[in-house]
Amino acid sequence: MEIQLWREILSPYEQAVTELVEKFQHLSLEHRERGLYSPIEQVTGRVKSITSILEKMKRKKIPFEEMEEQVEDIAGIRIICQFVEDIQRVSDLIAGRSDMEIKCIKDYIAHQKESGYRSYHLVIYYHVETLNGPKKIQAEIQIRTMAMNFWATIEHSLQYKYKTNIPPHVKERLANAAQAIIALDSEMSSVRNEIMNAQNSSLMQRNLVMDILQNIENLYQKSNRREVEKIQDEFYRIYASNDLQQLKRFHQQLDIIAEGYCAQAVTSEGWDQNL
Ligand code: 0O2
Repeated sequence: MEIQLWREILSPYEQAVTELVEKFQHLSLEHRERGLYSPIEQVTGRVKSITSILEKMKRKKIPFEEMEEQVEDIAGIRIICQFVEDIQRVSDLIAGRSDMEIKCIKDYIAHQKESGYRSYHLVIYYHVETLNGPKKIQAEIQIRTMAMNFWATIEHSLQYKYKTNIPPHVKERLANAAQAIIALDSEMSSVRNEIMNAQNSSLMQRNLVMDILQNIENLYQKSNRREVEKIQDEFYRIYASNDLQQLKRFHQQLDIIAEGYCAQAVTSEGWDQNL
């Protein structure tokens, strides 16, 4: 058998994990920047440990030549969502991307595992650019709610502790906890709209405040200090009133004032050049 250069084999997977985590984090940021609710709450990634790869190959009798095709989770990404409904939304976002090709879907939410495990897995093909040129690799994306993740994390650590022989009384407790997780997720889903609306308006308020402060700072460079102070005082008054509609109107008015100053600056620059 050819010598296995693990560092070389795993390097593209490390690159893929770094890139994919960044891409999903950016996707979440893009939502927030546009004042939209993000279905992605948290993203993490890891490259499977060599012992864990060998263990899986032994368990599934996978020959070395087929390792990269058959061990689908060498690169693993985990996306945590707030609500069960967000999982499908994330899956749709992935399906619509041109840089990720879905190989298969394992829906352990519709078909819960015997252990009680629930999660939505997508195996994707993804291209990384390496020193030796492009390489098409696989990555497993696990999408689950915070509650599902809580259960899976504890159950996974128990699997290590008991080396897969979890005692029956612990298994029973885990099964009960899995039922409680289903109830919790469904309870949270029933107030999803209210929670999303509250999150959206606080996100919108944050974006408006950032924009307003930036505009005030820009005006401070260009306009009369006393005038900007008055604008700032007015902003703090409206901010204290907790009235989002008033804040929106103030934001629009400030935009018009800022545009006016901008136009003035462009005109005077033009004049300067013509002179
Ligand atoms: P790691 O890296 O320690 O997480 P399998 O044959 O079930 O091992 P398969 O068919 O290759 O896995 O793919 P599947 O079912 O998508 O499982 C891959 C990963 O899903 C596992 O990785 C776990 O992270 C998670 N998973 C699957 N089943 C369970 C379960 O019953 N409990 C928990 N807690 N997690 C599960 P690994 O291989 O465990 O490695």
